[in-house]
Amino acid sequence: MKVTRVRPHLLSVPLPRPIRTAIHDISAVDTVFVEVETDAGAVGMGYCFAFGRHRARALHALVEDLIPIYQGQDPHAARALFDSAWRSINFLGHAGVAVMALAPLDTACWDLAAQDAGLPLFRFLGGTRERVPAYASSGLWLDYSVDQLVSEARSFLAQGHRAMKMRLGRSPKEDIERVRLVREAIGPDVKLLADVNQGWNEATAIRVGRELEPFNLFWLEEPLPYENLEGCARVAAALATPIATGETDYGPLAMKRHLELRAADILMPDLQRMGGITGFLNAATLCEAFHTPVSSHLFMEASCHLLAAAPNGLILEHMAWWQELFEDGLRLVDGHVLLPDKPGIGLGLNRKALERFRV
Ligand code: SMN
Ligand code: MG
Repeated sequence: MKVTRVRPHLLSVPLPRPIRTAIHDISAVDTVFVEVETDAGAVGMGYCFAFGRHRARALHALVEDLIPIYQGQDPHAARALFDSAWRSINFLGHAGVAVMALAPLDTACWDLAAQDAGLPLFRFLGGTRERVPAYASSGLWLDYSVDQLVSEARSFLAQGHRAMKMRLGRSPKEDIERVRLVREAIGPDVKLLADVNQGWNEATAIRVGRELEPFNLFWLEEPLPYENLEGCARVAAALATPIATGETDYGPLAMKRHLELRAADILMPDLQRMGGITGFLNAATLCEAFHTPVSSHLFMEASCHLLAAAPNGLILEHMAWWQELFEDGLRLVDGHVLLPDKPGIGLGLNRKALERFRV
């Protein structure tokens, strides 16, 4: 099988409503959706995104720049191609736009190799788990009123979720009260996660983190600016609540630094910041070597396969933003995402949605 054509589509996918976290103010996800065509007829897919159309154009330009590395090659060589691409972006740096642009190309290769084997991606990767626990993440934003928070928490339960993530980073007093109210609304048995989006300093994280302990958070995410690994390690050591971080850092070796410093109890590598599936798999293996569970960040369509195949895969972030781009939605049953049984990523592209979102 050989790659005959790579088609990067520039899209802007609007969100159902504009949202806010401690560091984001977002109304659309500006996406580069990549189709990789082959002489076997199979088409592989992957995407990367930014907030802002001009930034997505920069991603698009970098995807185009990397295409010659993949053109004419066999997608089964995903790891070797990743290695070539990684070396080729050395001058631009192993972070930021260059790594993000590599992700959809690498992801599409794994998708194609699994399709060629006639296996769903998680089985191609050696996994057997047919369902993975997931948490609702498209909601409980920082700008919600208390009433909106509670009613959305209830609607997540009605949709079949058994875990959900809220955002923190208002005043400590408000944050604690909002966690109390959501916990009260969902009861003690539903998993509640909280994401600070780097909004605190070390002293605040330890002080507020201790006050949050009675609410039994499943994890407290990115309490500090992401590059403060030593501070995050001290927060993790001070709190009984597990700390999760890693989504903002680039490449598997960044995960190694987090692990060596014991910066967190759980790592959540982001598929595009790992440079795609190759980088994510390396990150998950590193986590396993350090006896650390691995979660995902966004990109649930591919990430569900990766967590299903990883022995240390913990819980999937269920983020519905790109859902319309796929023909088949991921099915949710009793708090678990069911793995698709079609070959590859296995969700199919919705061409009408692709045209609707095209910039
Ligand atoms: C997040 C990241 C990017 C956009 C919105 C929200 C958040 C998450 O950090 O973990 O989902
Ligand atoms: Mg986060």
